[in-house]
Amino acid sequence: MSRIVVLTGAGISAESGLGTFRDAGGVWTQVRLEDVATPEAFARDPAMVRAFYDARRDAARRAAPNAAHRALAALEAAGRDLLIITQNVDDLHERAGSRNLLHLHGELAKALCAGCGARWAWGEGPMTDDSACPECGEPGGVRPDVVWFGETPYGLDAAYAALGACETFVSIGTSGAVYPAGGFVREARAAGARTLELNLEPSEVSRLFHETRLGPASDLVPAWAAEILGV
Ligand code: BJW
Repeated sequence: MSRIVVLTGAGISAESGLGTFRDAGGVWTQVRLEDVATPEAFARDPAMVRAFYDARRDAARRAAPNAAHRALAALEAAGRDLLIITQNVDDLHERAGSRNLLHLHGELAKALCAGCGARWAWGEGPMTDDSACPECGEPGGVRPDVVWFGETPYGLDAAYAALGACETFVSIGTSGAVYPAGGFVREARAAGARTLELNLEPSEVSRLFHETRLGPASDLVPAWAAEILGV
């Protein structure tokens, strides 16, 4: 059975109402990434950074999976050997039913203690300076469990192992602007995989794919999944 690795980015959640980063009107056109997405920004102004992610967490909770998330979950449910490596910090893949999933850039629904490194599910409500870590008991260091610039992404060993053994690599809704994920297509090609990009527009790494299909993920992903299922 074909081993498939799917890399997803913000574009797959765009039609669920969650903003992308680098498109017109995207997150990084509204706020400087240096102000919210680095450990230095958190050290400078933890309240502002927490508030930014509290709002993102609320938006993600209100959003629902779309046809693209559901089509990937359906492939897994149909028994296909498929790993999703998502750069997204929302939980729309899980809520669509995907289980074989790796969150490279962390999860909005989790907290991380900047002091002791503990990670835990974050319930309702904002993170504050008074929030205490359940492991070390220290307040003040509770932050969203997301990977900021300069930090090491999660699950890289598993990601590279899967890329080195895959037969098909599909990249969905990502600009390829952020590394190491932007280099995954090279890893897959080195392993001999067929590589396919599904995106609204050509990405920064389109030239590296065997094939690029342009259009909204909610059209392209169900169509590709139907091809895989032979329906
Ligand atoms: C649609 C659509 C629709 C829209 N349908 N498609 C110089 C050179 C190379 C690298 C570096 C460098 N200087 C520094 C670095 C490393 C740095 C990096 O890559 N910087 C670049 C800016 C140059 N990377 C890091 O620091 C990473 N860590 C690291 O490298 O550690 C070292 C290490 C490596 C390896 C081993 C060991 C150690 C960490 C990166 C962390 C990224 N974090 C963020 C924020 C997370 C929290 C949050 O959400 O706020 O992750 S940044 C942001 O970008 C977020 C995303 O996951 C990530 C990728 O964005 P994505 O998903 O591609 O979104 P967009 O907006 O860019 O693109 C959307 C796409 O969708 C577009 O193409 C649209 O066309 C498309 N689209 N609608 C289909 N309906």
